Amino acid sequence: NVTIKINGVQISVPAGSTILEAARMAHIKIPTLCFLKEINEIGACRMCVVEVKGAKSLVAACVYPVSDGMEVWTNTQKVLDSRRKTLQLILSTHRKECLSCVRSGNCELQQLCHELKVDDENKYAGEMQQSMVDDSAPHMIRDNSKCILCRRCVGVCENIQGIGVIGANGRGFSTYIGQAFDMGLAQTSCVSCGQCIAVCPTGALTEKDSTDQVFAAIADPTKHVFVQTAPSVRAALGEEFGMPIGTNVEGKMVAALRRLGFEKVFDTDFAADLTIMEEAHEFLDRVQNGGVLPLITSCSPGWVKYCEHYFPDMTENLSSCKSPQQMFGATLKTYYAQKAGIDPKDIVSVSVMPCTAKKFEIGRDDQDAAGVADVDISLTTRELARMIKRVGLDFTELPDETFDDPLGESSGAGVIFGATGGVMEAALRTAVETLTGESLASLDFTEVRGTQGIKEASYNVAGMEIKVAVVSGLGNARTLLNKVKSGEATYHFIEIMGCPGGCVNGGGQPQQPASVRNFTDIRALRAKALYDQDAAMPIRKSHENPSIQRLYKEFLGEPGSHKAHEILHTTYVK
Ligand code: HC1
Repeated sequence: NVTIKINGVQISVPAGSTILEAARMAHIKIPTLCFLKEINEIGACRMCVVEVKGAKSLVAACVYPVSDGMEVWTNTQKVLDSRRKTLQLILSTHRKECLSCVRSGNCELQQLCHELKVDDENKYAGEMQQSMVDDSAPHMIRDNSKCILCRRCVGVCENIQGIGVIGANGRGFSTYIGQAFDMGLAQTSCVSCGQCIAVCPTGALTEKDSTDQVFAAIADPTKHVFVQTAPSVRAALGEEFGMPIGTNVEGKMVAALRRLGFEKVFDTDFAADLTIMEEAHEFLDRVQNGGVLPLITSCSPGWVKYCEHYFPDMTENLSSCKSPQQMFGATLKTYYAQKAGIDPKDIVSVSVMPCTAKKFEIGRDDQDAAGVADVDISLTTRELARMIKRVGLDFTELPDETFDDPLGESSGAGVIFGATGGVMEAALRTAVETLTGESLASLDFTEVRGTQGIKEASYNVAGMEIKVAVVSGLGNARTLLNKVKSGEATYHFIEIMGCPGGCVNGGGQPQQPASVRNFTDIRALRAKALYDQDAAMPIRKSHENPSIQRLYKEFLGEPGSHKAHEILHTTYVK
């Protein structure tokens, strides 16, 4: 430890801490804009400047390490004036349409202006950047007139996802974030993960909003509008209404969806169980019959697209299973439509996902089991929150309600899909019991839990050693797959999720500000909500879900049947 003084108060902090971290330990918040821990540590925006005794100028607290005897001031007039000037300069070229901006109320720029009393927002008003909107991609819009050039989006795309399709173009006043050669985002190998949106402090990056389309469908008396909600949505939606991170709001979410006017409120977790039935069958089939191994999961559309772009020679390793979102839509428009006597053409199938790549996935080829799209509209968690706010539902006061039957029944295995390692654990629960024919003594495969980017485990099942790996974040996927390709590592089964931490940290989840993200593992808190729910559920294995058993008995036959393949499986492009 080293001893320093902050604002005259002595404190002992671990050596190697930055001033920002040390101040936090002393309960002093230093504002930041560009800094995001492990994602964007460039010390560029100068919001976090502080005075250090003996230093020639103000220093950036986010990257400046403490040393023994250091004296720091975080709140002098010089510091506050500098921060205010930085904000005034940012505002000089910022499109300040704050009233209607989708981020109004949770914009980090707005919040800082408020805290630092920047009430002269046009102080340096002058030439404005030309408005440049890129809406070429299926999932998002970039509006550079709201961009503050913090480069968090660039950092997450390059450093975490290892994709790097965006960067700073131009120089000086003309600098803007864009793609090489000014291509549209859709022309690049962007995989639609939306991590750039999740880290954007302002309204420069947003998902394509489909809320009006959903309201219009609900108001159309000729349509049957059904909704499914992904596992991770319940673990994060409450944050939009001021609830603590990691609050499971499943019951209130169902109540809200019903009050929004959906005909039935169903659960993607049901289809997660269905995915396990098909994927565990596929895994055992490949192991026993010499199929392509390792089998790699296919539920994360950002990962699937990444595989197609960057590892095309490994698309045969991908499970042929559609994602749970798509399996759900396919089951809704075939099995359920038949049972309910509804023409699939009259169904509007809506999903609520923590993910922006799901907006891309609904338009992929071969995702139309009933001859019409399996899923018509995919909303993010944030869009659902906006719908709830628009109709004036007092979310925190809603009663807890339960999903509709039969596509609302799920097991604990379906719930944990939303956390990295959850799909693997769910698959193991079913695959091991199928192989051994015996009930597992413990259902907790704790080796594959946790937020580490790459996890490995090995299990002895019926005398056979099964080696598995679990990866989240595409930079980590590249590292692992290169080892698999070189022969350095061998596995039978790999789970890959596009977003770091899995879907709980998806690009469509509520945006937490840097002041929270830099000091809290939001992925772990949200994941805990799912593992706690699983632990408390009466049915924790996909193959024991009664509604899944009935679906096979009444409609699909066996896992891996011809009919199951027609409806629930897909193909990939190289
Ligand atoms: Fe996911 Fe999945 S877990 S991909 O993260 O397999 O988005 O939550 O819905 O489809 O079930 C996302 C979450 C989600 C699918 C499932």
